[in-house]
Amino acid sequence: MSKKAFIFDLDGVIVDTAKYHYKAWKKLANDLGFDFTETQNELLKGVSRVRSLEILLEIGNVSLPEGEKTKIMQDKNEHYLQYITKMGQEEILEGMYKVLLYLKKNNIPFSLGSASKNARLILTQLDLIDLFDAIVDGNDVSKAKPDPEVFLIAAQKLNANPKDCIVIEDAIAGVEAANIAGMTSIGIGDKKALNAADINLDSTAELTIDMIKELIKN
Ligand code: B16
Ligand code: MG
Repeated sequence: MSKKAFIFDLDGVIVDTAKYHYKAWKKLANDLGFDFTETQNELLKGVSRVRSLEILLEIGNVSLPEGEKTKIMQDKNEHYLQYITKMGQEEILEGMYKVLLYLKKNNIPFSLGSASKNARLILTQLDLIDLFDAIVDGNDVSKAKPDPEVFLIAAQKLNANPKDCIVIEDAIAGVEAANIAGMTSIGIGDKKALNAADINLDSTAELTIDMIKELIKN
């Protein structure tokens, strides 16, 4: 039996930053003269910043020159960072701190595998950054999920075989990326939307230590 390794997505798995992304994208949409709903925000989960802006502009039926897009993405990020810099450990999603500590104590390697370019800052805010054996985020990849690049780099950094990696994801594109990488995928959230996952859980609270023990055994 070869050694298992875990790869965690960030937004929607370790912390709910989607609500802050939403506030910042909504302000941008409103400034451009259209509304942006929470339902529409679902489309941005797990998607890169550039792709998020494209989707938002499609929703508002707005087209902008490239230079302007860069500028408003910077503005959006600055607004988003105002929320992020106020975050603390109390925002870690239910059960996740316990899971990370269990893995650490038992010498089971784990990495972050996130699309966010702010991932290191967020993990620092949550006081989790030193727990991770590796961090792969939006700054380290050239292709966004569902491309498996982010997870394959994470496996490499952990010295793990992709087939021994277990990915925890909340986004359809993330589950797809894990499957393409040949890893075990655990989907957190809507079972219908994430039906491609090997294992489905309603929330992070269901990712128990007993389940982790089972996953390590198999
Ligand atoms: P940033 P994840 C993703 O994080 C978010 O789900 C997605 O909504 C966001 O657009 C993306 O990060 C990029 O974030 O603007 O901080 O670089 O789920 O892959 O951890
Ligand atoms: Mg996510």
